[in-house]
Amino acid sequence: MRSDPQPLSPPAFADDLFAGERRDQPLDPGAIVLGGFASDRAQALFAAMETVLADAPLRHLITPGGWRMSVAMSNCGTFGWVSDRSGYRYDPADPLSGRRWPAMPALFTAFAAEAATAAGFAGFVPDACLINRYEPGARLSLHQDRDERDQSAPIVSVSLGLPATFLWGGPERRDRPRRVRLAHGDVVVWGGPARFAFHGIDPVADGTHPLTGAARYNLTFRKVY
Ligand code: MD6
Ligand code: FE
Repeated sequence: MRSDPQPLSPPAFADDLFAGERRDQPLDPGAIVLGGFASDRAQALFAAMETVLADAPLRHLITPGGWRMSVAMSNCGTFGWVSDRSGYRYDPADPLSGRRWPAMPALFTAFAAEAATAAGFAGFVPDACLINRYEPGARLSLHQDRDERDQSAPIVSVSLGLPATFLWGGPERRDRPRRVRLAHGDVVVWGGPARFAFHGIDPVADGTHPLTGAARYNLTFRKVY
């Protein structure tokens, strides 16, 4: 028996072509893209993130050099990453409210541990989650993540919404970065020999995503202490 032909309509969003598909891409020893690892929990992660943001809203931090960051940031967990004229630091309180950051949702903690394990870093227990929102045009210039006291733990990073081009450099700022496409549901994990690699995000292109609207969100889980 023959089934009816399916209508040939283009996908609502190009990433849907790969929805549910898992594809891993090692970057360097200690660093890997777990393609689509978060796809089946993206909506739940996004909903939990919105709960956090109701308590600790996104804001544009000022760099020590006096620039307003194009990425809007917030945090949950025991510590939150902040920047102001005095420098970068992890702070147990939200400078906007003076209160502790919202607790890390149980889903976040469990998800980060699962992704770390999939990348070969068993036993990861994050105590900080930085939330980044990139509206079209927002970018993050090449940097290292080195404000964490515990340098043995990896970092787990989840992309939600609009796609972006991730710049993956090396241990030196002058190392020419590779460009890696990150789509909704992709997870990057790095640690060990790759823990201090330079990395960044190219300006996010215009677009809208069914879950997040005109924005890319990134959750990065860290173990600070
Ligand atoms: C981002 N991520 O993907 C920016 N840092 O929006 C980061 O800067 C980052 O993804 C450390 C580890 C993973 C990351
Ligand atoms: Fe980073």
